Amino acid sequence: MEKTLAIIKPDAVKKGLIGKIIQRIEEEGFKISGLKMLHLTKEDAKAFYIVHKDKSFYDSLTDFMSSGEIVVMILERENAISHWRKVMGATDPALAEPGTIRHEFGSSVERNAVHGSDSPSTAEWEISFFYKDMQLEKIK
Ligand code: IDP
Ligand code: MG
Repeated sequence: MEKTLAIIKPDAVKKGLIGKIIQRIEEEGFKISGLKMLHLTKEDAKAFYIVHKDKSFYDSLTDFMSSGEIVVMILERENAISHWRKVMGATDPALAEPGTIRHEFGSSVERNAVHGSDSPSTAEWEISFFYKDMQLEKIK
């Protein structure tokens, strides 16, 4: 089974949407094989989004991602990476298809409720960012 990393972002946690988003994840046939709530520091957020370090939105994005609690999950399913991205919808909620999580719950291109890995190598890097070796052993 393929694995991907999903995050419920601070905007969605503050709006009380953890339950609804996890229900959708389970309805989509994902197995949740890791789950934790964290409050990232600005430095953590900068490290996680290092790939975007040269983008104009990097500083604002990392302020937002360190502004409150997040829920970090490892999701498993056939085609987990592409399926989760389909369920999330386009990055900009205004462009996301009806029925996607970002269409329903996102409020701006930055505050778009959820994160998902975009490729197998990114998924592996992002999972190991949040789940170090010892914890990974426990969820295998
Ligand atoms: P993705 O989350 O759909 O993979 P990315 O391009 O990887 O989109 O961007 C990472 C995150 O950065 C987005 O989810 C969103 O929170 C934020 N972001 C992306 N583009 C913009 C922008 O143009 N303005 C503000 N924030 C942005
Ligand atoms: Mg991305």
